[in-house]
Amino acid sequence: MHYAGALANGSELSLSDSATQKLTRITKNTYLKEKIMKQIITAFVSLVLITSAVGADIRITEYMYRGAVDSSSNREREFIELTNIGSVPIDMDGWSFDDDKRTPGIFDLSSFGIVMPGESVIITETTVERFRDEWSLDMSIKIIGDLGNPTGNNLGRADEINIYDALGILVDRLTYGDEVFPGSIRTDGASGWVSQAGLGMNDPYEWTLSSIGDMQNSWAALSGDIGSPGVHVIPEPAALLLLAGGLMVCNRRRPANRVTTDSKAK
Ligand SMILES: [Ca+2]
Ligand SMILES: [Ca+2]
Ligand SMILES: [Ca+2]
Repeated sequence: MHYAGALANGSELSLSDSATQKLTRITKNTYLKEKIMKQIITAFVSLVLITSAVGADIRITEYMYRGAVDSSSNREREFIELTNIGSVPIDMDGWSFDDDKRTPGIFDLSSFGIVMPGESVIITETTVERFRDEWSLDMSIKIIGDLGNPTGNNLGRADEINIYDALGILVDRLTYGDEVFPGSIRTDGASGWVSQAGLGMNDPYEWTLSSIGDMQNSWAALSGDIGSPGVHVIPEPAALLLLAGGLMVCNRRRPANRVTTDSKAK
């Protein structure tokens, strides 16, 4: 097949079969290149979305500095729960923890990997296997064990929790201690959990001692420790609850909307 086109002087240009095939190949190649470029740009944008979320929305949501007295006389079962309270996944590769020594990089949190919105992860002083057994947690909950071994940066009665991102920048901090902050909680045998207002605020007075069946649906571990490791319930803002209450009064004929906040917890 020949391809014909008009030239400026009125004569006609015709392309041979091989030239037409060449032109077709070039057109196809250009289309493929554009398609590949679009895919590369899409992948890059996704990467930027994950990367730009670093430091944004990981918060300390629960901690316990010492376990209850149990038959083993070993009370070193402390743990810290971190939750992604944002709306995008966060890659924790390169992130780290330290206590009141405040040294970024000292206890590596990289193996948490990408933490999804709403996901809670655990750091504990015990082994991963023992912690999972103690609290009957399924395999989907990410746990990093052996906190303080061999670095010694485990938690005491008055101490500090510091979470750093991959650049060593502080993401969240809690400085606590019932003696240093009179009237604040002492997480000895029961963990503490943070209120919504206290998320990321480093305010020990925004923390509540866990009790069985509380707002976090806390339960007792085999050792007797009380807490809710691996799940964090974010309360509805008070304004929404008031609004829901008002709507229920105005629409008595409709079935009342259930407040389902607690359903996120198991
Ligand atoms: Ca401890
Ligand atoms: Ca310490
Ligand atoms: Ca929890």
